[in-house]
Amino acid sequence: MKTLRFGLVGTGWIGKFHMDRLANKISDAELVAVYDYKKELAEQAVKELNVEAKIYENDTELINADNVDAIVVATPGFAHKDTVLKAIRAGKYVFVEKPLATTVEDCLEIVEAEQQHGSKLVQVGFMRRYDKGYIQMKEAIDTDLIGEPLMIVAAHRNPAVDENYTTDMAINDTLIHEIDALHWLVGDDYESIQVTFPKKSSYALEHLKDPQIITMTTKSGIVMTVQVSVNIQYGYDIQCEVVGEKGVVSLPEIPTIQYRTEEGLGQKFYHDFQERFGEAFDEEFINFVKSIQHDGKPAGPSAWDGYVATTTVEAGIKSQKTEKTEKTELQERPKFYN
Ligand code: ISE
Repeated sequence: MKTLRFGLVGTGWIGKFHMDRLANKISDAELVAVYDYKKELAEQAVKELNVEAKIYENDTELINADNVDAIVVATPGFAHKDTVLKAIRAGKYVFVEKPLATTVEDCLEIVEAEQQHGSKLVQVGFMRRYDKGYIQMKEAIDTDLIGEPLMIVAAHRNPAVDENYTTDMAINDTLIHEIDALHWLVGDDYESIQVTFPKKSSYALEHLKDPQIITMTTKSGIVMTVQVSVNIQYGYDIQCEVVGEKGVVSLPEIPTIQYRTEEGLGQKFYHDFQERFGEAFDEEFINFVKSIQHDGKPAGPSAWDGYVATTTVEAGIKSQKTEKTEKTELQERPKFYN
């Protein structure tokens, strides 16, 4: 099997998280090139992680390097589009962290460019599709264990956020994972989204509306409610229950230790998503490499899935302002993405 040689763009914390994975954890993957617009960050990352990757002066040269087969885009969301488009135009595979791009137009430009290239090159970093719990839930739904899904009740809780976290990020940075995972679970597309704001947590900074309740309705009428709380204090907690016509399936509780003390019976929480979804992050890269080796194209969340997510995010952010139900207005899925 041919080893896939990676060039990574953006060596901030998520970039470094993936550098380590590519250099040390994923078989048949090699990290050969990195670029960050702040060169000293790239130098630091290479040194810290002790990897032998060439540091480039810009993303174009990295993308066009003969020994680079696939690009990882780990820059901030607003910078994704340009690098992804350059990679597609150079015919290179691309693994892009979520979001695919920050506007619907930019996502459509990517979708268009990929179709023009003629075969799939892009995978978006929606790692929940590789979490064992979600995979088992999907299998249960697909094999009719619970009958037709009717509704989903979910929660996405972060212990705390810093002062840079703004109200819209509850949708474009946090809920975006449920936006992708929940419609994938039930194999349906969104029709509308509505955001409501319950009583504010006293732990939330002045500028931030937290928590938020998001209701998404699919084309077939499945109603999904997701509580997003980003100052829940106690841990990183992801809940998901799908209610069907003849049964209910839910995400397993986390595999952490139980303890018995004089306080009673307890269980440790994870404190961040790197820990909670660590294996899923590895699995998405393993799958990216394997599917390219076997079929010449990535099999994971596609550029179209990225477009669906950003369209739903835009409608969600609109609803934060109007506090009304907003339509998601998705275009028809091209055959290329079936
Ligand atoms: C972060 O970017 C994530 O991807 C996490 O899964 C989410 O819980 C967090 O709120 C985001 O900031």
